[in-house]
Amino acid sequence: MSNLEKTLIVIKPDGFKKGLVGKIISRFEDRGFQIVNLKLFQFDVDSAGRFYEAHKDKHFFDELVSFICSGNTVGCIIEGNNAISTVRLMIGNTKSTEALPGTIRGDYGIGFTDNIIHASDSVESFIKESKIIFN
Ligand code: 3AN
Repeated sequence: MSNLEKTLIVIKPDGFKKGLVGKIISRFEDRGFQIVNLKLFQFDVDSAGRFYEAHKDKHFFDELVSFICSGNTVGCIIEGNNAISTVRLMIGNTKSTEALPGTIRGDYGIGFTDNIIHASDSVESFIKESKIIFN
């Protein structure tokens, strides 16, 4: 039985600077997901603060906001069967050095704050995050 879902990915400034946009989006298309919206943009401090609101009391919050605002990013809404959990598996562990080879972070990153890509972790996060990016 299929469970058609949408999720949001954001290719972070390090992924953009490394020229990984095409490779990353191809992985999702190769897997069978559809791209339903796509946007090149740069976060400002206000929208980044709202995007990462869940982390506002964490010690790394200021670093996280400053990093995500540091350059171009690409937001992309992806649709397909079990998109939320499958895309999370495809991006890999938050700490890139512990992300398995074959995942996006495991193949392209060694950072923690700078870990190439974000993906929504629930329907609620998808709705909130995609509103911030796509109004
Ligand atoms: P994920 O992006 O895997 O869902 P979250 O939501 O726990 O991870 O964290 C949001 C972002 O905050 C991560 N993508 C990462 O960039 C950053 N982050 C999380 N934990 C730390 C930490 N201990 N030190 C620095 N940055 C962190």
